[in-house]
Amino acid sequence: MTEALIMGVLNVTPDSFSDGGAYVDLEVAVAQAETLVAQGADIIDVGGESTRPGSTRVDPAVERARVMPVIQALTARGIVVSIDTLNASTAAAAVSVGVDYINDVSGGLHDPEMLTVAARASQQLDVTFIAGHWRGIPDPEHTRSAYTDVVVEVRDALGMCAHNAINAGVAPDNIVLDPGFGFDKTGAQAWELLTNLEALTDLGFPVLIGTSRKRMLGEVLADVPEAARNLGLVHERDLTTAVSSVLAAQKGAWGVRVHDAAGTAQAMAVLRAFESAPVHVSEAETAPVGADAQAMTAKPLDRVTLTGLEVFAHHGVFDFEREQGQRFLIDVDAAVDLKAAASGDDLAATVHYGELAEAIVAAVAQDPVDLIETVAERVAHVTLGFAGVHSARITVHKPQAPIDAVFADVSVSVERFAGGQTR
Ligand code: PMM
Repeated sequence: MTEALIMGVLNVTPDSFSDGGAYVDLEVAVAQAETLVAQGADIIDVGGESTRPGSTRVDPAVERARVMPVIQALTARGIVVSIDTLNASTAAAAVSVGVDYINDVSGGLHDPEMLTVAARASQQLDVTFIAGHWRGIPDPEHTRSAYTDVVVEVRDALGMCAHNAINAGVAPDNIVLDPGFGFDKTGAQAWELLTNLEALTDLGFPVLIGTSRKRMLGEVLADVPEAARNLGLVHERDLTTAVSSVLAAQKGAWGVRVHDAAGTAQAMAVLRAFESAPVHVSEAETAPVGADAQAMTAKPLDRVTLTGLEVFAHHGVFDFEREQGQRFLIDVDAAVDLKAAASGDDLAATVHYGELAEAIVAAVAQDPVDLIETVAERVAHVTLGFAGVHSARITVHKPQAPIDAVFADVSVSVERFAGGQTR
Protein backbone atom coordinates (compact mmCIF):
# COMPACT_ATOMS: atom_id res chain seq x y z
CA MET A 1 0.00 0.00 0.00
CA THR A 2 1.09 3.51 -0.73
CA GLU A 3 2.48 5.20 2.37
CA ALA A 4 4.16 8.58 2.29
CA LEU A 5 5.77 10.19 5.30
CA ILE A 6 4.39 13.54 6.33
CA MET A 7 7.02 16.19 6.92
CA GLY A 8 5.51 19.09 8.87
CA VAL A 9 6.94 22.53 8.11
CA LEU A 10 8.05 24.74 10.96
CA ASN A 11 9.53 28.00 9.71
CA VAL A 12 11.05 30.00 12.55
CA THR A 13 11.56 32.98 10.31
CA PRO A 14 9.98 36.41 10.27
CA ASP A 15 9.49 36.31 6.51
CA SER A 16 8.71 32.80 5.24
CA PHE A 17 6.50 32.25 2.27
CA SER A 18 3.25 31.33 4.01
CA ASP A 19 3.89 31.20 7.74
CA GLY A 20 6.51 33.90 8.19
CA GLY A 21 6.59 35.28 11.72
CA ALA A 22 4.11 32.85 13.22
CA TYR A 23 6.58 30.66 15.11
CA VAL A 24 9.51 32.86 16.09
CA ASP A 25 8.66 32.46 19.75
CA LEU A 26 10.23 29.25 21.13
CA GLU A 27 7.19 28.08 23.06
CA VAL A 28 4.85 28.77 20.18
CA ALA A 29 7.20 26.95 17.81
CA VAL A 30 7.46 23.87 20.06
CA ALA A 31 3.70 23.82 20.56
CA GLN A 32 3.18 24.00 16.80
CA ALA A 33 5.62 21.11 16.27
CA GLU A 34 3.77 19.05 18.86
CA THR A 35 0.48 19.85 17.18
CA LEU A 36 1.88 18.79 13.80
CA VAL A 37 3.13 15.51 15.28
CA ALA A 38 -0.20 14.88 17.00
CA GLN A 39 -1.89 15.45 13.66
CA GLY A 40 0.24 12.87 11.89
CA ALA A 41 3.56 14.49 10.98
CA ASP A 42 6.45 11.99 11.01
CA ILE A 43 9.21 14.59 10.70
CA ILE A 44 9.37 18.27 11.61
CA ASP A 45 11.34 20.38 9.14
CA VAL A 46 12.75 23.40 10.95
CA GLY A 47 13.88 26.34 8.84
CA GLY A 48 15.48 29.59 9.94
CA GLU A 49 15.96 31.30 6.61
CA SER A 50 13.26 31.95 4.06
CA THR A 51 14.10 30.87 0.55
CA ARG A 52 11.00 32.41 -0.97
CA PRO A 53 11.60 34.55 -4.06
CA GLY A 54 12.77 38.00 -3.08
CA SER A 55 13.62 37.15 0.54
CA THR A 56 16.74 38.63 2.06
CA ARG A 57 19.60 36.31 3.00
CA VAL A 58 20.37 35.98 6.67
CA ASP A 59 23.72 35.46 8.31
CA PRO A 60 24.18 31.77 9.23
CA ALA A 61 24.77 32.88 12.84
CA VAL A 62 21.34 34.55 12.89
CA GLU A 63 19.84 31.45 11.32
CA ARG A 64 21.37 29.25 14.00
CA ALA A 65 20.16 31.57 16.75
CA ARG A 66 16.64 31.06 15.40
CA VAL A 67 16.63 27.32 14.86
CA MET A 68 18.91 25.79 17.47
CA PRO A 69 16.74 26.33 20.59
CA VAL A 70 13.76 24.92 18.72
CA ILE A 71 15.64 21.90 17.39
CA GLN A 72 17.08 21.15 20.80
CA ALA A 73 13.65 21.33 22.38
CA LEU A 74 12.17 19.04 19.73
CA THR A 75 14.90 16.38 19.66
CA ALA A 76 14.81 16.36 23.48
CA ARG A 77 11.12 15.42 23.16
CA GLY A 78 12.00 12.56 20.81
CA ILE A 79 10.57 14.32 17.75
CA VAL A 80 12.25 13.44 14.45
CA VAL A 81 13.68 16.67 13.09
CA SER A 82 15.01 17.89 9.78
CA ILE A 83 17.02 21.10 9.41
CA ASP A 84 16.04 23.13 6.35
CA THR A 85 19.17 25.08 5.53
CA LEU A 86 21.52 26.13 2.77
CA ASN A 87 24.39 26.56 5.22
CA ALA A 88 26.84 23.82 6.16
CA SER A 89 27.56 25.43 9.54
CA THR A 90 23.87 25.41 10.46
CA ALA A 91 23.53 21.83 9.24
CA ALA A 92 26.52 20.76 11.37
CA ALA A 93 25.13 22.50 14.45
CA ALA A 94 21.74 20.86 13.93
CA VAL A 95 23.35 17.44 13.49
CA SER A 96 25.20 17.92 16.79
CA VAL A 97 21.84 18.20 18.58
CA GLY A 98 20.26 15.18 16.95
CA VAL A 99 18.49 16.00 13.69
CA ASP A 100 17.89 13.00 11.44
CA TYR A 101 17.76 14.95 8.16
CA ILE A 102 19.63 17.79 6.51
CA ASN A 103 17.24 19.39 4.03
CA ASP A 104 19.23 21.49 1.60
CA VAL A 105 17.04 22.94 -1.15
CA SER A 106 20.21 23.65 -3.16
CA GLY A 107 21.17 19.97 -3.21
CA GLY A 108 24.65 20.80 -1.88
CA LEU A 109 25.34 23.41 -4.56
CA HIS A 110 25.07 26.55 -2.47
CA ASP A 111 27.61 25.93 0.28
CA PRO A 112 30.84 24.14 -0.76
CA GLU A 113 31.11 22.61 2.72
CA MET A 114 27.61 21.14 2.77
CA LEU A 115 28.43 17.73 1.28
CA THR A 116 31.36 17.28 3.66
CA VAL A 117 29.03 17.94 6.60
CA ALA A 118 26.35 15.66 5.11
CA ALA A 119 28.91 12.86 4.54
CA ARG A 120 30.18 13.01 8.10
CA ALA A 121 26.63 13.10 9.46
CA SER A 122 25.68 10.16 7.27
CA GLN A 123 28.69 8.06 8.26
CA GLN A 124 28.68 8.82 11.96
CA LEU A 125 25.01 9.32 12.77
CA ASP A 126 23.05 7.82 9.87
CA VAL A 127 21.71 11.29 9.02
CA THR A 128 19.91 11.56 5.68
CA PHE A 129 20.68 14.28 3.16
CA ILE A 130 17.67 15.69 1.30
CA ALA A 131 18.88 17.23 -1.93
CA GLY A 132 16.57 19.68 -3.65
CA HIS A 133 16.75 20.76 -7.25
CA TRP A 134 17.68 24.37 -7.64
CA ARG A 135 19.30 26.85 -9.93
CA GLY A 136 20.18 29.54 -7.43
CA ILE A 137 18.61 31.80 -4.82
CA PRO A 138 14.96 32.16 -5.97
CA ASP A 139 14.28 35.39 -7.78
CA PRO A 140 10.86 36.98 -8.08
CA GLU A 141 11.11 37.24 -11.86
CA HIS A 142 11.75 33.51 -12.35
CA THR A 143 14.54 34.29 -14.76
CA ARG A 144 15.88 30.74 -14.46
CA SER A 145 12.64 28.89 -15.20
CA ALA A 146 13.48 28.16 -18.85
CA TYR A 147 13.83 24.43 -19.54
CA THR A 148 13.86 22.53 -22.82
CA ASP A 149 12.46 19.49 -21.00
CA VAL A 150 11.88 20.20 -17.32
CA VAL A 151 11.47 16.51 -16.37
CA VAL A 152 14.68 15.38 -18.04
CA GLU A 153 16.68 18.37 -16.82
CA VAL A 154 15.51 18.14 -13.22
CA ARG A 155 16.04 14.37 -13.24
CA ASP A 156 19.56 14.71 -14.58
CA ALA A 157 20.43 17.50 -12.17
CA LEU A 158 19.12 15.51 -9.20
CA GLY A 159 20.99 12.44 -10.42
CA MET A 160 24.13 14.58 -10.42
CA CYS A 161 23.36 15.84 -6.88
CA ALA A 162 23.07 12.25 -5.68
CA HIS A 163 26.29 11.34 -7.49
CA ASN A 164 28.14 14.26 -5.90
CA ALA A 165 26.79 13.41 -2.46
CA ILE A 166 27.87 9.78 -2.77
CA ASN A 167 31.31 10.84 -4.04
CA ALA A 168 31.63 13.08 -1.01
CA GLY A 169 30.88 10.10 1.25
CA VAL A 170 27.13 10.22 1.89
CA ALA A 171 25.77 6.67 2.04
CA PRO A 172 23.35 6.03 -0.86
CA ASP A 173 20.78 4.91 1.74
CA ASN A 174 21.03 8.38 3.27
CA ILE A 175 19.93 10.30 0.18
CA VAL A 176 16.47 11.70 -0.60
CA LEU A 177 15.79 13.80 -3.71
CA ASP A 178 13.31 16.66 -4.10
CA PRO A 179 12.39 18.40 -7.38
CA GLY A 180 12.10 21.71 -5.51
CA PHE A 181 8.70 23.03 -6.52
CA GLY A 182 8.67 26.80 -6.45
CA PHE A 183 12.42 26.98 -7.01
CA ASP A 184 12.85 28.25 -10.56
CA LYS A 185 9.86 26.29 -11.79
CA THR A 186 6.58 27.69 -12.96
CA GLY A 187 3.34 26.13 -11.75
CA ALA A 188 2.97 24.29 -15.05
CA GLN A 189 6.51 22.91 -14.78
CA ALA A 190 5.84 21.72 -11.23
CA TRP A 191 2.70 19.90 -12.39
CA GLU A 192 4.66 18.34 -15.25
CA LEU A 193 7.22 17.05 -12.77
CA LEU A 194 4.53 15.68 -10.46
CA THR A 195 2.68 13.97 -13.30
CA ASN A 196 5.93 12.35 -14.43
CA LEU A 197 7.29 11.57 -10.99
CA GLU A 198 8.38 8.09 -12.08
CA ALA A 199 11.24 9.77 -13.96
CA LEU A 200 12.58 10.86 -10.58
CA THR A 201 11.71 7.78 -8.52
CA ASP A 202 13.41 5.70 -11.22
CA LEU A 203 16.71 7.26 -10.11
CA GLY A 204 16.45 4.82 -7.22
CA PHE A 205 16.29 7.30 -4.32
CA PRO A 206 13.30 8.23 -2.16
CA VAL A 207 11.61 11.39 -3.42
CA LEU A 208 10.22 14.19 -1.24
CA ILE A 209 7.56 16.50 -2.67
CA GLY A 210 6.70 19.95 -1.40
CA THR A 211 3.61 21.46 -2.99
CA SER A 212 2.43 23.04 0.23
CA ARG A 213 0.69 26.38 -0.30
CA LYS A 214 2.79 27.00 -3.39
CA ARG A 215 2.00 28.96 -6.50
CA MET A 216 1.17 25.83 -8.50
CA LEU A 217 -1.86 25.46 -6.21
CA GLY A 218 -2.77 29.13 -6.37
CA GLU A 219 -2.98 28.75 -10.14
CA VAL A 220 -5.30 25.74 -9.74
CA LEU A 221 -7.53 27.67 -7.34
CA ALA A 222 -7.91 30.40 -9.92
CA ASP A 223 -10.04 27.87 -11.83
CA VAL A 224 -12.38 27.40 -8.87
CA PRO A 225 -15.36 29.72 -8.20
CA GLU A 226 -14.50 32.44 -5.72
CA ALA A 227 -17.13 31.11 -3.31
CA ALA A 228 -15.42 27.69 -3.26
CA ARG A 229 -12.01 29.01 -2.29
CA ASN A 230 -12.28 30.30 1.24
CA LEU A 231 -13.30 27.30 3.30
CA GLY A 232 -12.22 28.68 6.63
CA LEU A 233 -8.91 26.83 6.39
CA VAL A 234 -5.78 28.21 8.02
CA HIS A 235 -4.59 28.83 4.49
CA GLU A 236 -6.64 28.90 1.32
CA ARG A 237 -4.27 26.39 -0.32
CA ASP A 238 -4.32 23.73 2.43
CA LEU A 239 -7.00 21.56 0.80
CA THR A 240 -5.24 21.59 -2.56
CA THR A 241 -2.00 20.87 -0.70
CA ALA A 242 -3.54 17.73 0.80
CA VAL A 243 -4.95 16.55 -2.51
CA SER A 244 -1.72 17.17 -4.41
CA SER A 245 0.25 15.44 -1.63
CA VAL A 246 -1.93 12.35 -2.03
CA LEU A 247 -1.35 12.42 -5.76
CA ALA A 248 2.37 12.62 -5.07
CA ALA A 249 2.11 9.63 -2.72
CA GLN A 250 0.21 7.68 -5.35
CA LYS A 251 2.97 8.50 -7.80
CA GLY A 252 5.53 6.98 -5.44
CA ALA A 253 6.70 9.91 -3.32
CA TRP A 254 8.50 8.82 -0.15
CA GLY A 255 7.37 11.90 1.72
CA VAL A 256 5.37 15.10 1.41
CA ARG A 257 6.38 18.39 3.02
CA VAL A 258 3.33 20.26 4.27
CA HIS A 259 2.36 23.09 6.60
CA ASP A 260 -1.01 21.51 7.42
CA ALA A 261 -0.34 17.98 8.67
CA ALA A 262 -3.98 17.40 9.66
CA GLY A 263 -5.43 17.86 6.19
CA THR A 264 -2.73 15.73 4.62
CA ALA A 265 -3.19 13.00 7.26
CA GLN A 266 -6.88 12.88 6.37
CA ALA A 267 -6.15 12.79 2.67
CA MET A 268 -3.64 9.96 3.20
CA ALA A 269 -6.30 8.04 5.15
CA VAL A 270 -8.58 8.35 2.12
CA LEU A 271 -5.82 6.96 -0.06
CA ARG A 272 -5.27 4.03 2.33
CA ALA A 273 -8.99 3.20 2.39
CA PHE A 274 -9.15 3.47 -1.38
CA GLU A 275 -6.15 1.22 -1.89
CA SER A 276 -7.05 -1.39 0.72
CA ALA A 277 -10.57 -2.06 -0.60
CA PRO A 278 -10.75 -5.36 -2.50
CA VAL A 279 -10.47 -4.94 -6.24
CA HIS A 280 -13.12 -6.63 -8.37
CA VAL A 281 -12.15 -7.60 -11.86
CA SER A 282 -14.27 -5.24 -13.88
CA GLU A 283 -17.17 -6.71 -15.82
CA ALA A 284 -15.90 -4.93 -18.89
CA GLU A 285 -12.69 -6.97 -18.64
CA THR A 286 -14.33 -10.34 -18.10
CA ALA A 287 -17.74 -10.11 -19.69
CA PRO A 288 -18.17 -12.17 -22.79
CA VAL A 289 -19.73 -10.52 -25.80
CA GLY A 290 -22.63 -11.32 -28.07
CA ALA A 291 -23.99 -14.83 -27.91
CA ASP A 292 -21.54 -15.65 -25.12
CA ALA A 293 -23.05 -12.90 -23.01
CA GLN A 294 -26.48 -14.38 -23.45
CA ALA A 295 -25.20 -17.84 -22.63
CA MET A 296 -23.52 -16.44 -19.51
CA THR A 297 -26.58 -14.64 -18.19
CA ALA A 298 -28.63 -17.79 -18.57
CA LYS A 299 -25.79 -19.97 -17.32
CA PRO A 300 -27.04 -22.51 -14.81
CA LEU A 301 -25.01 -23.48 -11.78
CA ASP A 302 -25.80 -27.18 -12.34
CA ARG A 303 -23.05 -29.36 -13.74
CA VAL A 304 -22.44 -32.65 -15.45
CA THR A 305 -18.82 -33.53 -14.79
CA LEU A 306 -16.77 -36.31 -16.30
CA THR A 307 -13.14 -36.64 -15.19
CA GLY A 308 -10.18 -38.81 -16.12
CA LEU A 309 -11.66 -39.99 -19.40
CA GLU A 310 -8.83 -41.96 -20.94
CA VAL A 311 -8.16 -41.83 -24.67
CA PHE A 312 -5.19 -43.37 -26.50
CA ALA A 313 -4.21 -41.06 -29.35
CA HIS A 314 -1.31 -39.84 -31.48
CA HIS A 315 -1.20 -36.10 -30.79
CA GLY A 316 2.15 -34.33 -30.35
CA VAL A 317 4.82 -32.36 -32.15
CA PHE A 318 7.40 -35.19 -32.21
CA ASP A 319 7.45 -37.91 -34.84
CA PHE A 320 7.65 -40.66 -32.20
CA GLU A 321 4.53 -39.31 -30.54
CA ARG A 322 2.72 -39.43 -33.82
CA GLU A 323 3.97 -42.99 -34.45
CA GLN A 324 3.68 -44.58 -31.01
CA GLY A 325 0.74 -42.69 -29.52
CA GLN A 326 0.12 -42.19 -25.77
CA ARG A 327 -2.55 -41.75 -23.07
CA PHE A 328 -4.56 -38.56 -22.81
CA LEU A 329 -6.91 -37.88 -19.93
CA ILE A 330 -9.88 -35.58 -20.42
CA ASP A 331 -11.93 -33.71 -17.81
CA VAL A 332 -15.23 -32.21 -18.85
CA ASP A 333 -17.27 -29.81 -16.74
CA ALA A 334 -20.48 -28.98 -18.58
CA ALA A 335 -22.98 -26.39 -17.32
CA VAL A 336 -26.46 -27.74 -17.88
CA ASP A 337 -29.79 -26.84 -16.28
CA LEU A 338 -30.69 -30.08 -14.49
CA LYS A 339 -34.01 -29.01 -12.95
CA ALA A 340 -36.21 -30.68 -15.55
CA ALA A 341 -34.14 -33.89 -15.57
CA ALA A 342 -34.20 -34.07 -11.79
CA SER A 343 -37.88 -33.35 -11.34
CA GLY A 344 -38.99 -35.65 -14.12
CA ASP A 345 -36.25 -38.27 -13.68
CA ASP A 346 -35.79 -37.84 -17.39
CA LEU A 347 -32.57 -38.86 -19.14
CA ALA A 348 -33.62 -36.98 -22.25
CA ALA A 349 -33.56 -33.69 -20.29
CA THR A 350 -29.90 -33.97 -19.35
CA VAL A 351 -26.59 -34.85 -20.96
CA HIS A 352 -26.22 -38.61 -21.36
CA TYR A 353 -22.71 -39.02 -19.95
CA GLY A 354 -22.20 -42.35 -21.69
CA GLU A 355 -22.87 -40.74 -25.05
CA LEU A 356 -20.76 -37.73 -24.11
CA ALA A 357 -17.81 -39.99 -23.23
CA GLU A 358 -18.20 -41.96 -26.44
CA ALA A 359 -18.35 -38.80 -28.58
CA ILE A 360 -15.25 -37.36 -26.90
CA VAL A 361 -13.25 -40.58 -27.25
CA ALA A 362 -14.17 -40.72 -30.92
CA ALA A 363 -13.19 -37.07 -31.44
CA VAL A 364 -9.88 -37.31 -29.59
CA ALA A 365 -8.72 -40.66 -30.88
CA GLN A 366 -8.61 -39.59 -34.51
CA ASP A 367 -6.96 -36.88 -36.64
CA PRO A 368 -3.66 -36.31 -34.77
CA VAL A 369 -2.69 -32.69 -34.10
CA ASP A 370 0.38 -31.09 -32.54
CA LEU A 371 -1.17 -29.43 -29.51
CA ILE A 372 -3.37 -30.47 -26.62
CA GLU A 373 -4.85 -26.97 -26.93
CA THR A 374 -6.33 -28.08 -30.24
CA VAL A 375 -7.57 -31.28 -28.63
CA ALA A 376 -9.22 -29.29 -25.83
CA GLU A 377 -10.94 -27.03 -28.34
CA ARG A 378 -12.22 -30.07 -30.17
CA VAL A 379 -13.61 -31.62 -26.98
CA ALA A 380 -15.30 -28.31 -26.09
CA HIS A 381 -16.93 -28.26 -29.49
CA VAL A 382 -18.21 -31.80 -29.06
CA THR A 383 -19.53 -31.06 -25.57
CA LEU A 384 -21.32 -27.87 -26.59
CA GLY A 385 -22.98 -29.92 -29.35
CA PHE A 386 -25.03 -31.72 -26.69
CA ALA A 387 -28.46 -30.21 -26.14
CA GLY A 388 -28.77 -28.00 -23.06
CA VAL A 389 -25.03 -27.42 -22.51
CA HIS A 390 -24.47 -23.70 -21.80
CA SER A 391 -20.76 -23.82 -21.31
CA ALA A 392 -17.98 -26.35 -21.09
CA ARG A 393 -14.70 -26.24 -19.22
CA ILE A 394 -12.32 -28.80 -20.68
CA THR A 395 -8.95 -29.96 -19.38
CA VAL A 396 -6.74 -32.22 -21.45
CA HIS A 397 -3.93 -33.94 -19.52
CA LYS A 398 -0.87 -35.44 -21.15
CA PRO A 399 0.86 -37.34 -18.33
CA GLN A 400 3.36 -39.04 -20.70
CA ALA A 401 4.40 -35.84 -22.48
CA PRO A 402 8.06 -35.77 -23.58
CA ILE A 403 9.42 -33.59 -20.78
CA ASP A 404 13.03 -34.19 -19.65
CA ALA A 405 12.22 -34.01 -15.96
CA VAL A 406 10.21 -35.89 -13.42
CA PHE A 407 6.70 -34.43 -13.48
CA ALA A 408 3.24 -35.46 -12.41
CA ASP A 409 1.12 -34.05 -15.17
CA VAL A 410 0.83 -31.40 -17.80
CA SER A 411 -2.51 -30.10 -18.98
CA VAL A 412 -4.34 -27.26 -20.70
CA SER A 413 -7.80 -25.98 -19.92
CA VAL A 414 -10.26 -24.02 -22.02
CA GLU A 415 -13.69 -22.67 -21.21
CA ARG A 416 -16.16 -22.16 -24.03
CA PHE A 417 -19.73 -20.92 -24.21
CA ALA A 418 -22.62 -22.05 -26.36
CA GLY A 419 -23.00 -19.62 -29.23
CA GLY A 420 -19.45 -19.66 -30.32
CA GLN A 421 -17.17 -16.94 -29.03
CA THR A 422 -14.49 -17.50 -26.47
CA ARG A 423 -14.24 -15.59 -23.26
N1 PMM B 1 10.14 24.36 -0.10
C1 PMM B 1 10.42 25.39 0.70
C2 PMM B 1 11.40 25.26 1.70
N2 PMM B 1 12.05 24.10 1.89
N3 PMM B 1 12.44 21.88 1.26
C3 PMM B 1 12.19 20.85 0.48
N4 PMM B 1 12.86 19.70 0.66
N5 PMM B 1 11.27 20.91 -0.49
C4 PMM B 1 10.55 22.03 -0.75
O1 PMM B 1 9.72 22.03 -1.66
C5 PMM B 1 10.81 23.18 0.06
C6 PMM B 1 11.78 23.05 1.08
C7 PMM B 1 9.70 26.69 0.51
O2 PMM B 1 8.44 26.69 1.14
P1 PMM B 1 8.16 27.37 2.57
O3 PMM B 1 8.85 28.72 2.56
O4 PMM B 1 6.69 27.50 2.63
O5 PMM B 1 8.70 26.48 3.64
